Amino acid sequence: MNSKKTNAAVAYTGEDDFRYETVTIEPPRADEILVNIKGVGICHTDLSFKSGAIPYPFPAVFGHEGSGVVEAIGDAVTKVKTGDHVVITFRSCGACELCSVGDTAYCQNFWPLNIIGCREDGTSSLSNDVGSVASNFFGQSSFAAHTITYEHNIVKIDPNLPIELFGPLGCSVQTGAGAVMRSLRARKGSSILIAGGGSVGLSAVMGAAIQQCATIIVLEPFEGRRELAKELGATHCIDPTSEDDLVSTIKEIVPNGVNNALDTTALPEIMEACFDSLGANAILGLVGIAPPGTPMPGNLDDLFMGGKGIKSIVEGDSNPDEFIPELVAHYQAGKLPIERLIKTYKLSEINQAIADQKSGACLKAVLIPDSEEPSV
Ligand code: CXF
Ligand code: ZN
Repeated sequence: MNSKKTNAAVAYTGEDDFRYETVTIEPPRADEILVNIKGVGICHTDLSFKSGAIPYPFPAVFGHEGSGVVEAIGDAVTKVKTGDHVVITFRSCGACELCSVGDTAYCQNFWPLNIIGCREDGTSSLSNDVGSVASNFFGQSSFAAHTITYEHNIVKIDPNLPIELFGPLGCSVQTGAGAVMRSLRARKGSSILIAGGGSVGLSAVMGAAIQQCATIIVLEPFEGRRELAKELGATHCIDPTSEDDLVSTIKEIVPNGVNNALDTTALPEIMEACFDSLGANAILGLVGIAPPGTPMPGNLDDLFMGGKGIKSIVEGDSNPDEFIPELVAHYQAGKLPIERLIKTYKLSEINQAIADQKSGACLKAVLIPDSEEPSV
């Protein structure tokens, strides 16, 4: 197989907008898989790297919530075959101490496999007329009509499902739902406070409903998101911007404090309110990426006296080979209606999609390569 032309949204240093352009993609090497992308979610992490705040090579193709159909496989690939429908998640090595016990989200090789913009040998699968284009973002770079990815990135799903909607299971949905279902292991009948009603927060709400939490409190300033949170299972929604004393308002609902809290905002005052709302023996999970130097919420004596804990959570502690099929089964049972979170755009409309996600006009933008037909 030869290199081929495909379309991608390419980020350039110092440019606010992505450029939609033609790039060349190499054929898959022995351990690689060529996927024809059908949909890809936009996650905040894509935009953090695009901003240049974290060192990364440019020009670059981002995108790490892809889904699509396997178009070709390398000689050493056995996990999938051509035509299989796959969700593409983060990349893990599968061999380190943490991967070998299923803690793949904490893979000891996470950074070089996901965040250096090239293969481990320094080459890139993507180029344009000028030269090399950084690829391999989260082992996928799926803001494109085709991508090269790896066995540990992919989870096969039922071909009868609307594949273009399932990319977010690979990051934001598994992060929110997994935080509640796996990291916090919220108990049936328990209470949980979820700060933030974006795609991660609302996935956490769906996860809490699946766990049959009795009290699900959501903090979210946008009214539309609070309404959707209620429809997805929240029992109480609070606009944090209209409260003078957020903790008292939460304690009116759960006088002894919540059994668990999850912050998706990384805002210091919100994390502090989450901490102060914890009941005895309760855990605060943190999934938002706080700027360097952000202080820890709470103080040590409050932590000790109540047996409380704070846990940072990556990708919902997901082991994707187990957890993504579990999430798909919940979708099929009507308990994880991801389509309620999603608005689709053409890949070439990426800049509008980002603007809408930032303004709150859309909760989770999913980009569909221009050659494909969106279903929602
Ligand atoms: C990322 C967040 C930063 C650490 C690696 C995983 N997850 C979602 O985008
Ligand atoms: Zn992400």
